[in-house]
Amino acid sequence: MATINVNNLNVLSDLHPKPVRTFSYGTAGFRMKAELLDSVIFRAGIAASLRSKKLGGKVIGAMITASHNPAEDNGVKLVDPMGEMMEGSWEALATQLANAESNEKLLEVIQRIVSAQGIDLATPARVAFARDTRPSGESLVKALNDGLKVLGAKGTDYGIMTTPQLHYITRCLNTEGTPEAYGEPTAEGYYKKLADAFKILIEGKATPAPLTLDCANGVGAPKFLEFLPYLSDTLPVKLINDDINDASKLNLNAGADHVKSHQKAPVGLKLAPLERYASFDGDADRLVYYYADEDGTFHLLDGDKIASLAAMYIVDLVKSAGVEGISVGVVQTAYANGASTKYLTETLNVPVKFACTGVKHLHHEALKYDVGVYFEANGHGTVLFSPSALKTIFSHEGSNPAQASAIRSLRALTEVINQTVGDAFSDLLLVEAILIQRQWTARVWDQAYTDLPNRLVKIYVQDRTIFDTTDAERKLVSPAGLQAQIDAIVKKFRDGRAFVRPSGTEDCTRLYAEAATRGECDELTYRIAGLVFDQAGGAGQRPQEFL
Ligand code: 16G
Ligand code: MG
Repeated sequence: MATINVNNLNVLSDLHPKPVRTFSYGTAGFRMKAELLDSVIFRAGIAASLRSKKLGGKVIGAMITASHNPAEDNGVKLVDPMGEMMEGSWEALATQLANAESNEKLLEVIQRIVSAQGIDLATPARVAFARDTRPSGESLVKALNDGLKVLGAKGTDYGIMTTPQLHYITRCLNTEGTPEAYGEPTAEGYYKKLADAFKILIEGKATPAPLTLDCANGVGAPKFLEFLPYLSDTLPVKLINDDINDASKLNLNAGADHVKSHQKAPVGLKLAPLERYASFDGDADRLVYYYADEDGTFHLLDGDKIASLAAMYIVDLVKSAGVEGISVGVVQTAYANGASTKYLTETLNVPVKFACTGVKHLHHEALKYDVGVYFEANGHGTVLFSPSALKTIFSHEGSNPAQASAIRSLRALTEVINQTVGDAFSDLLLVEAILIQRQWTARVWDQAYTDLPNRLVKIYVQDRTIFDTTDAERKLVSPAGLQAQIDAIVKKFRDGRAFVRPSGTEDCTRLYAEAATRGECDELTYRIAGLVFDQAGGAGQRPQEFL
């Protein structure tokens, strides 16, 4: 049995000293100010190596990004072999590695993991990694590489990529040469796979009006430019906020998170009536659409609208294809607009399940359907096809031309959709393909249902850990009694719904509220924000009324 080279560990670890601070692998991996991350990323390299050894040498992915956060932040997320987020129990192990206070303690944690997980250190380890456009990425890659050297893992640097591209690559590497082969493990392989499937989906249809695409001045910009030639003029796209040379612009008043939270166009964009716009976030795993109507009113087409469009289309295709026994379901979070849930369940007759915030929770639930559509309202989501659904789709030919064509589209759909994780490129092609097939404008798409007016606000409290939720975060179990008081207020508002949950990524609690009208929604939000502030140790200024 191989042993750990302690001298090697000490020398490498001394290059990446741990600051006095506690780290935690949260919903988005490790994420914070880049200047604090050196030791964290070094140790994430050790975590990835151990995970790979544990899984018999399968490739683990490591993505260095802080998504929609400002340019001075960075982070790292580890990816399991099939391209999914790393298994929950390993988040705690990665956290222990990050928090070991000395080289000796680090060695102890590694040894403890090796023995508890039954890891054979002689097993080779492989890690594929990439980073977004943040300037801090380059030096953090060095820290990661040093981390990989501790246990002799083989690292492959994929350079600058979007987060979903790295997830794709990880799955491809682990399935190469098997019946589940996912594709060529290169950016080119990814572009070709998506573009070829897209072209099948839009065959014979007119080219749409141009789409204006806000790239948040992030990695989506150079990568989408690289991708465009593969689409061979089938989709006219104009990029804006595509400046990655001035790092300070990253996510600044631009991108999917900004557009969704502020419900307005990104910086530098004046909306022309009824034209179609979309925004990526900083690492291109989120997508939202929007448009303005004739009088300039802003309309957001968020993750709920994308999920509803996708579900509508898939249900229709499955029916037209004449294939039996494929269940379609949707997974949402508590943030999903109530009108979307109503549309899905009552108009489309599609079952909807709720999961806790965070992609891994939704992903997990979606695996329970043959075709599981999952989206967070913030624009992160995808569609998963079960092995049995894939078998059905690829073994039927259809008994008439209409059925054959629907099956051909279903097959292309399984290829255009990145099934590892939410992917803004892939989701954009999905939306565009549906709009082109139907010859729909953004407004026609929007008319499926009307969102209930809603608000999402932060409430600062002294200690957010006193908040605990149940029922997919829709109800508080602590502080005791608070939920009953919230319920009593909500009851007074037409179509009222509200919930409070502690943030997994920021030191605050979040309140989401919706009601029949803007005025009622604002009143509801203000009253509950005040209640929580007063009853649960509010910090700073008491929430203000919306004026
Ligand atoms: C992370 C999650 C995102 C979630 C958000 C919630 C992933 C890849 N990202 O960004 O899905 O919506 O956290 O943040 O899972 P919060 O807990 O601060 O509200
Ligand atoms: Mg992101």
